[in-house]
Amino acid sequence: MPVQHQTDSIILQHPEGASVTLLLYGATIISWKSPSVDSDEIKERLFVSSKAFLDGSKPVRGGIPIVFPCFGAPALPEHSKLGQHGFARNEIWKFDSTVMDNDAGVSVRFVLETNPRIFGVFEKPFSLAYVVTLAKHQLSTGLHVRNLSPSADLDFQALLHTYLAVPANEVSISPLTDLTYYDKTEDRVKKEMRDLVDVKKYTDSVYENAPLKYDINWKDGAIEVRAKNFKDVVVWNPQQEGKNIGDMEEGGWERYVCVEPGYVQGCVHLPPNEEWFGQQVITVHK
Ligand code: TA6
Repeated sequence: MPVQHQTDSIILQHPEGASVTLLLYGATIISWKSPSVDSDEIKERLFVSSKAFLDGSKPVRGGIPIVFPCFGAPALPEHSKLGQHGFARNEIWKFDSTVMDNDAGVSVRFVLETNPRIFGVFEKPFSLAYVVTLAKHQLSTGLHVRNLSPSADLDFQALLHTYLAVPANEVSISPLTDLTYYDKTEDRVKKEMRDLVDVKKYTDSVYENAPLKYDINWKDGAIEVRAKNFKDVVVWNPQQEGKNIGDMEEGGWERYVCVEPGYVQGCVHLPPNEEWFGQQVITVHK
């Protein structure tokens, strides 16, 4: 069965060995396995901390949590009741439909509509849909945001907080040269001078108006992340600061880098009755 329904999760299976496990809690993808390009070895491509809570009591430390409608601490007055990174990553989403199921890939759609708990912190009429598509060497995740108000804009930020399972001290991320970024570790704006960005020291950088295509390379691997309408990208690895993160496994920071396409500098002003779509497509090249 290409789409298996479990009590709290959905599993996608591709005929050539790739798979995805998604928790309905947060529509959080907690596993993406894909064959290598040059062999049949199937590898886990996402990092999830062994101390992550997978029972719906806390956003998952790893995988791909969805950040909506604010990134980090809320900045807009109408977001003031929201917690860090908003509510999408800690609400239960509903499975909606299988969009595609053939030899090329399998694709499913999830939805999140408002409920009294969300309404208590965010009084805006909206709906979210999340489409996850699995191919042999590719995972694509697309977030659709619909403004259900007939008269008012919906202002939001959105981001896919992707934890790529890579050797953090070996990876380079490019091309980010010449971009303006906000360095959260120093609380100041900088210009990126490096052709190849690494995360050998504590890194928490929010790049603005980024090129929508990022190469993550290391000695034994290469992954490409493409983005659509997510104009910014965050690169995060806490290094030893990770010891202060309660649900981070010891040394976990050596086993991932977060490359997070998002719309987080400023916000999307979505007119009444309109829809916005942001997508990331991750491809294994080596
Ligand atoms: O996207 C980077 C970031 O905003 C960092 O500042 C870091 O705190 C990280 O997300 C994790 O946030 P979380 O709320 O999941 O602990």
